[in-house]
Amino acid sequence: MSTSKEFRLVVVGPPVVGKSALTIRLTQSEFANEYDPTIEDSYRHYCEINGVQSSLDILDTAGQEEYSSMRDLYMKTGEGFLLVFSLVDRHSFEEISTFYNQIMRVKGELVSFVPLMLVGNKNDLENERQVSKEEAISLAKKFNASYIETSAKTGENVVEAFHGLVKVIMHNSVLGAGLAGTLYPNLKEEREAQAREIAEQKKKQKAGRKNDNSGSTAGSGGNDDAGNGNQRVGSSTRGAQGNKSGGKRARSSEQPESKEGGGCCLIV
Ligand SMILES: Nc1nc2c(ncn2[C@@H]2O[C@H](COP(=O)(O)OP(=O)(O)OP(=O)(O)O)[C@@H](O)[C@H]2O)c(=O)[nH]1
Ligand SMILES: [Mg+2]
Repeated sequence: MSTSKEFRLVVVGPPVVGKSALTIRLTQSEFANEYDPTIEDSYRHYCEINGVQSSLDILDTAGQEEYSSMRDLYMKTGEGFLLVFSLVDRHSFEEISTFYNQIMRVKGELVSFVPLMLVGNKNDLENERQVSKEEAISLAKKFNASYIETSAKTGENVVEAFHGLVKVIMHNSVLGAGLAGTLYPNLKEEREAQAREIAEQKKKQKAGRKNDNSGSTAGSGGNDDAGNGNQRVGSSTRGAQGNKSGGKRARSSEQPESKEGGGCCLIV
C-alpha cells in the first residue's frame, strides 16, 4: 500500500544563479563548485513532507537564452516553480520577472493559481549582496509567491525551498479538494479519477437498464494511493534517488485541469 505522491517541480531563472547547484545540493547533498551550463536535467528526490511520502520530479532548466524555446513546454507540465535569482547579481533579480511572466502566460490559461517559490540564492555571500530582503519580499507578494533565501554552498534553506514549494502545492490541492479531488493532480491521480468517473457512468447506465447489482469495480474505488509505480510524464528513465538522469528530454503531456486556488506568502 504505497502512499507516495509525485510532484513535478521546475527550477527556472537566469544563468549562473545556482539552479543546478541548489538541485544538486538537495538531491546529492554536495556543492557543485564548477559552472557547467545546463540544457535540461531531471532529478528524482524522495522524502516525507507533511507526513506524505513524496517523490519529487525536479526539472533543472537552462538559464541561457539560447535554450529558451524549451520553456513553454516545461512550464505547461510543471506543478510548481522555483524562481531562482542570485542575491549578488541585481540583473538576475530584474530578469526574474521575465520568467514569471512567461509562466503566467503559459499556465494562466490552464490554472488560476500557480505555486511559486521565489528563491534568492548565494546568501553565503552576504557582503556582496545587491538585492535587499525587503524588495525581494515585495516582488514575491506581487507574484503571489513565497520567498526564501538560500545557499547551495552552505546548504542553508535548500530543503526548505523545495519542500516549501511542495507544501504550497499540497495546500493548494486541499483548497481545491471540495471541487475536484485535487487542484493540481498528478497524472496518476487524474487517470484514476477519470477511471472512477467512467466506472460510475457505466454503473449508472447498467442500473438504468436493470437493477443488476453485480459489483464490477472497474476504476477502483480507492483513492490516491493505489498503485506504487511512479508514473513517467515524458520520456527519460530516471536514476535512483538523487541521481542526475539524462540530460535534455522532451516532454509531451499537457497539463489539464484548472481550478480556483489561493496564494500564500510564506517568508522564511
Ligand atoms: N557562493 C555561492 N556560489 C554558488 C551558489 N550556488 C551556485 N554557486 C556557483 O555559481 C555558479 C553557477 O551555478 P549553477 O548552479 O551552475 O548555475 P545555473 O543557474 O544552473 O546556471 P545555468 O545552468 O547556466 O542556467 C557555479 O560556479 C556555482 O558553484 C551559492 O549558493 N553560493
Ligand atoms: Mg544549471
